[in-house]
Amino acid sequence: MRIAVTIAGADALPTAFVVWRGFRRSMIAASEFGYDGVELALMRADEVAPAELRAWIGETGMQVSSISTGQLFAARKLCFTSPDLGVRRQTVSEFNRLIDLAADFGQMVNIGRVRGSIHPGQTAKQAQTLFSEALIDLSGYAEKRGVTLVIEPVNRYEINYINTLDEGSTLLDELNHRALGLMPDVFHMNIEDDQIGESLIRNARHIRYVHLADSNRHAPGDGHLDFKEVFAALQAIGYDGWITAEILPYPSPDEAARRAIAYLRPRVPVKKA
Ligand code: LER
Ligand code: MN
Repeated sequence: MRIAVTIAGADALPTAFVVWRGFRRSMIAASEFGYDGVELALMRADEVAPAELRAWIGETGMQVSSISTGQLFAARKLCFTSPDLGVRRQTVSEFNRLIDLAADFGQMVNIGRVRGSIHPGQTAKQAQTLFSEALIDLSGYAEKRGVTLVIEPVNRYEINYINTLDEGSTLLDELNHRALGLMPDVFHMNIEDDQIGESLIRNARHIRYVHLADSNRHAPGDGHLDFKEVFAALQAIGYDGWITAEILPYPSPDEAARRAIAYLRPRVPVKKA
């Protein structure tokens, strides 16, 4: 497993769940603190220029773990279940550009809040159909570009659709596409899933990427979530992908990042040479 931390551009909203803001300085900091990579929380695909990003990767040694998209929803109101065809088309078009970026950086794009809610006046079935149509549309292109789209179940206070890993897996079983996977976030699982360890094991077939935060969304170890259970489950399913600290920058960005890596690093199995 490799350990990443979430970062965003300098203009990210206060509601972006990232530790540091400003790409280059965040990558320098992540490298100094001992992370293996950074997850880019983007508002738009052209927010970062590929040539600059490549230069910062060379400068810092950081890898890009994935591109996350919550800000497309939070800052731009884009989503796949919008009753407005124009908004849905814009969301799909932005995702095509994000897939292009991820083809060179991270090979993974998340779909959390940006899938959208079941809107007033819509049935659950109508919203599900709109979301599935967008995924069918995007997954072929994602596969061609070597990118996986990972669906992140998100808690009910942020979105009213696909809250648990089981619900995510049901959709993924239906769509049955190689370029689609599941992205558990243990902060949301702590609110929604019946058991954290058992749910990770039960849904292992789809898991491609993991978000970690404690029960209060602070650094792992600073709340009451049972990370022994989390790591035992990840080990049981042979998970060898990224674990990313998606935490609030409390008490300060540096301190949050320091506490997260200090907690996580000793819990990650060291690979034999
Ligand atoms: C939102 O709570 C979250 O966890 C993000 O990663 C998904 O939008
Ligand atoms: Mn998350």
